[in-house]
Amino acid sequence: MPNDSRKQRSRHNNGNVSIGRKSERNARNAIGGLILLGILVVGTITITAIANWRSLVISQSASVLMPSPTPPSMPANAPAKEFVYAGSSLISTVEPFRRPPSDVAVFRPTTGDWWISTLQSYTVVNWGIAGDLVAPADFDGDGKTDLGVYRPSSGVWYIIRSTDGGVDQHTWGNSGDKAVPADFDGDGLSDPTVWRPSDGVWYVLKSTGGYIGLQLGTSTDIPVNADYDGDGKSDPAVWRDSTATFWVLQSTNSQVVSYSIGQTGDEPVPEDYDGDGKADFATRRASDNSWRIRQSSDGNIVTYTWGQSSDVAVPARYVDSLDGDARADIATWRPSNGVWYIRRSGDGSTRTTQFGVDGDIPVPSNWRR
Ligand SMILES: [Ca+2]
Ligand SMILES: [Ca+2]
Ligand SMILES: [Ca+2]
Ligand SMILES: [Ca+2]
Repeated sequence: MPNDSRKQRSRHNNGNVSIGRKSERNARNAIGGLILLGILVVGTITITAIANWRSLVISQSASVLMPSPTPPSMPANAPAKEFVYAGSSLISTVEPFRRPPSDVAVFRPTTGDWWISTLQSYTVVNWGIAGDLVAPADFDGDGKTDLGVYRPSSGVWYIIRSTDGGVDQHTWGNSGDKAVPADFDGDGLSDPTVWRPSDGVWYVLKSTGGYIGLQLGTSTDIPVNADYDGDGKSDPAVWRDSTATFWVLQSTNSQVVSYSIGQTGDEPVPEDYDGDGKADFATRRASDNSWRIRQSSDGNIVTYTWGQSSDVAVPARYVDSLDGDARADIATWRPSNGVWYIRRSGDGSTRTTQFGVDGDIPVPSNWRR
């Protein structure tokens, strides 16, 4: 079991809530806006109630959930949208769970420096020591990634909040654990989380209080948690190389589903490539540089050839003046020359950016301040 925890944090609303408030503000200006507001409030209460209920169900039943030969049952795609009004005019629809854009960045293990590119400039922040595992995530829920490291020798997390620059420390985990922080309880704040290969348990220190242990995976699996069912909660998931299969514990219904794609030896690279708010099962094969992506929006598998075999896969939703859609971009980082090769999802063109040196660990995320 994880060790005790110490939590020193302030709570902040996430970006989704801000969008909601914006739309509420606009809606108030409309005739009949009060009716719409009422619907939103009732909807929020209902969603919150369901979310709490699901947390209870998961915490009670997940310990017996194990990957089994159950055929995958992928639900039909129905991406939820949020409608933004100006007065009575609908001005846009937004995906509520669209991930924030990623900036090019690297962590240098030898020095503990984080080098963060911001298109026009860059910044360097020293946070962490040799032996630390990178564990960046949005722990304070402002939509911006927070510098975070996990120290396996002591099981301590060290986090700098983006909101006020304060530091959070949590003692959570053992040596041998993998740091897999994400928002598992769905409040918009990432939860310090470790996956323990020895017992396959995901130990989640919930930002909403308490913790849960979810069992999924065996010691040789690779953790690939993401939001596969699109409800805003990260789903415990593993890639099992021996069978080239993804296993996912869906947060929406506590069901375990599997999906086989690619072949043994492929690298799992799940991201939301089609921009529907759900992570897509995907693999990258270094031997021929082929990428296979199973689009959650239509169930089709699309393939691309990208990068070189010595590259490191760094798919993420990069945004520049030529590409700002919701889709994650196929991308690789080449240690030999430090160049990022990003395939813009908008038009398929190539963006190259030199950032980092051999030995760095790429950490693309939303680092803008
Ligand atoms: Ca943050
Ligand atoms: Ca959370
Ligand atoms: Ca989910
Ligand atoms: Ca998707």
